[in-house]
Amino acid sequence: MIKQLFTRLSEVWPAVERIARAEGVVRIGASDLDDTHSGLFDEWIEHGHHATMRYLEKSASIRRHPEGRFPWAKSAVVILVPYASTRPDAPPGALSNHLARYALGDDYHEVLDGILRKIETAAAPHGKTWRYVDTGPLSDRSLATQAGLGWIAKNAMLINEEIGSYTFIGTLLTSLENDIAPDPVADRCGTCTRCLDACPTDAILPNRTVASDICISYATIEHRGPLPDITLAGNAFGCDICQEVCPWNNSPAATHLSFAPRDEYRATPITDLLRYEQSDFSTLFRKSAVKRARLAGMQRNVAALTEEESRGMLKP
Ligand code: B12
Repeated sequence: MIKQLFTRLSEVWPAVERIARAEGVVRIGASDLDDTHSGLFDEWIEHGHHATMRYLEKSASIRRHPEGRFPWAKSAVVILVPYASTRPDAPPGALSNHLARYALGDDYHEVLDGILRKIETAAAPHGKTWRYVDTGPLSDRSLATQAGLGWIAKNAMLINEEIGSYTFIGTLLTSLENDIAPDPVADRCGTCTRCLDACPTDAILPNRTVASDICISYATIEHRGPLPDITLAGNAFGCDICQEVCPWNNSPAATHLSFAPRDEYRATPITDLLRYEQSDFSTLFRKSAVKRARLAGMQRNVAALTEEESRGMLKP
């Protein structure tokens, strides 16, 4: 029997949606590859807002011309997967009080890649595919907003009107024609400026981008060497302040099972990390996004927090 080859995304869409839902995906859509706001990215790089994240500079030309790197790609299947929207109850000084929500469970790179791998089984027999989570040379947020999954908010986050911004974005490029019409999305930020007002370092820029060099998330996760001269406002890894104050995060989706906060982080006093060896660090943060900061980075962050606390600065 000759196997039928599809050429359009709509032909595989029922299967794609079915697999996605079964895997805990809460929103799914499709986008073309072009980023209609790639000029904003160029501007951001020109101003040095990427700080030491040079890989972003290197991929700028692919963002501008994705067809150069992916000549076969015609569409991107984009998924949203929710992580924990609240931190668990924990005693003062517990590690979990000082980790960004996205890092309380398993590493999202692996989890979303696993989900995309399953979705891929519906599309791959009909052409080429390429999965990526975060690490690709394209803007996940641009693809998600173009797929009708939300709008780009004043805090730069992709916000879905029904479930807010505590979601990861995963992307599957395919060689199938994109004939899935996106739902229309309105910008719902209105006159609200809560995120801009709450950011302790004024890292959020008026054009809905972030100055990484003064962003707490960047400093605690990506920056190597001595910390920039900014407050960490109680954060040891990542920062959620601009999301915590957002009214669109009042009715989040249920956390995907893989991102349920780990008990070990509630039970570990944050200052224990100062005495950790590499093997302790690798065990506690096995399959966790926190590994990105490395032991030296986490010890640097915890030491800075302890110092801030002794000067009476606030905890989250
Ligand atoms: C580098 C990076 C960072 C940097 C820089 C963040 C930033 N805002 O630029 C740092 C380390 C600071 C960081 C922090 C965080 N990050 Co980050 N990060 C990335 C990464 C790898 C690239 C982002 C990037 O290129 N930034 C440069 C800006 C200019 O580009 P952009 O954010 O893609 O924005 C585009 C859209 O806004 C687009 N656009 C499209 N339509 C429209 C419409 C309008 C009106 C406008 C203005 C713009 C616009 O234009 C921009 C340029 O193309 C992406 C993964 C990826 N490959 O996309 C994850 C990603 C953006 N991060 C993510 C997360 C979860 C976080 C944190 C919440 C983690 C934490 N708790 O600490 C914080 C949030 C900080 C914040 N408010 O943005 C998620 C965001 C999910 C979501 N719902 O939006 C992503 C998508 C990872 C993922 N796959 O899930 N991150």
